[in-house]
Amino acid sequence: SQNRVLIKNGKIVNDDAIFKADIYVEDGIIKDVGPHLIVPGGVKTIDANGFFVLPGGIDTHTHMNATFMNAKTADDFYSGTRAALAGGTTTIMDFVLTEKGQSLIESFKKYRSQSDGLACCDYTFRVVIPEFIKGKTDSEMDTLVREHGINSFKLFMAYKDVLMLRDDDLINVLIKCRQLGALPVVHAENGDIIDYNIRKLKNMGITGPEGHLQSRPEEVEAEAVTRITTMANQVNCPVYIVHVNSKSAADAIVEARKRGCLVYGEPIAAGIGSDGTHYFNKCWQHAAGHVMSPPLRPDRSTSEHLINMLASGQLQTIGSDHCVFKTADKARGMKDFSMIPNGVNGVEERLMILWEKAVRPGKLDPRQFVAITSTNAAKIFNLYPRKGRLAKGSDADLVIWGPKPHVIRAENHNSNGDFNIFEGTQVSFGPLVVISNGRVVFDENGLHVVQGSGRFLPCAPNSSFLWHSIRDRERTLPIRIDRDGKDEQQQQQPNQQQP
Ligand code: DUC
Ligand code: ZN
Ligand code: ZN
Ligand code: ZN
Repeated sequence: SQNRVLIKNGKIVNDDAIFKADIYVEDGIIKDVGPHLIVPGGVKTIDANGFFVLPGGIDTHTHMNATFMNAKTADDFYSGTRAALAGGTTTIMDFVLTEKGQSLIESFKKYRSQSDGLACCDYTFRVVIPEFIKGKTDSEMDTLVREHGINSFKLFMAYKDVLMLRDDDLINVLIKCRQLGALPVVHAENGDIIDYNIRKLKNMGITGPEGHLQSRPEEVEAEAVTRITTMANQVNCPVYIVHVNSKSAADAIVEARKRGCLVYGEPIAAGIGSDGTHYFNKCWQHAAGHVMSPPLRPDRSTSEHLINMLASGQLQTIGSDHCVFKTADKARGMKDFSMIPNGVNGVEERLMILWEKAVRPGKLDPRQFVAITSTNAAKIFNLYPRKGRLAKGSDADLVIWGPKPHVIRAENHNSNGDFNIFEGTQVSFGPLVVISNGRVVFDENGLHVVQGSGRFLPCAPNSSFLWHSIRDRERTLPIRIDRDGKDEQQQQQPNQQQP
């Protein structure tokens, strides 16, 4: 019957082990994992002999059905999750974009109404905090965590006058996040400097997409990483940096960790599989197609640096920041690079790009690949082991992964976008079969998605294990020196002491 599947003889890959076994799925749940499983008659059987079986990918960063920089994304929750499934991703972590003056709760409900009934795979939301109004923002954050399954908030240090929070607001939000056990996820770029650079470049007559790159140098990204990790460390709040897109920003994360900050870092598929030399392309559409923030870097060693840091555990996850605008919408920035809607594709290509650039050359083993594309995200955002693991009781989201040599082309992708930043990239491996919530949604005959079958996943706050030590630290008593008059007279200045 439809709701039972046996996957036979695959090489099961979890973040901690690879072993040969069968997986039996019933009603959307993994019922058993083991050798030579005995199952009821009539069960649909898939032979995975010779192939890997991976936990479905978790894309930590997508923007479906979003309006951003006055443009609407090409993908909604239907086309976007369809593309995700075609690439082996079975959970997306999306964002509720809000504007100043709007209710966070109403914005969240609006997004839910545009995802429920459309999404073909499971999803979560992080709510953007565009301002901090004491008594309002904090109480709405409270309600979202306690009643609406939100355990993470998005903060912008860029997009001045629109989304950017100043330091005192960032500190207030970090303090509230820590109280709630919610993880702040941060877009780290210095918005004031970017604003200054844009005006300077425009005065110099630079209008093309190359100006986008020049307005946002690496150190502008790294400075914001250092600033937010410093603030988070001071208020004992963990912090997650989204789209780490430069060597300098990645190095700033390592430095923050040395200072005791609990920080996670997320590079994206675009930063691994593309680069910023495209901003100098003679073709405007081509250059603008790569415009995202932080920008991709022309330094071609960036990709390898990010991969090395994923391999060594210094960076933990990979997202796509899939935020696709049609060429016609990008064109609103034809005369002014700062008006080009920021965003690139990647929800479909993320796994194949990381495999090609990191596993194939031997920089990651398949277990690390699973950790980075799925398990770590499930752990960090508190969905583990429901997601991110192939084990009895986990959701039946899985991918049969094997040789699938092809060239990535916009004409073959599943996104509604008309451009692909990985155009022409040869990949060797990919998903052969994808199972989402126990249903085969992709196989040799193509996609068989069911609109609306994807569920919103409520995420519980990280109240206990993850936050425990960092909360304890705050209990350390401050040092107070009592100085009464009598002691003072006898006290000597240390540097005036006699031998
Ligand atoms: N950067 C992008 O490129 N797109 C969406 C939002 C963001 O921060
Ligand atoms: Zn961002
Ligand atoms: Zn072109
Ligand atoms: Zn984003």
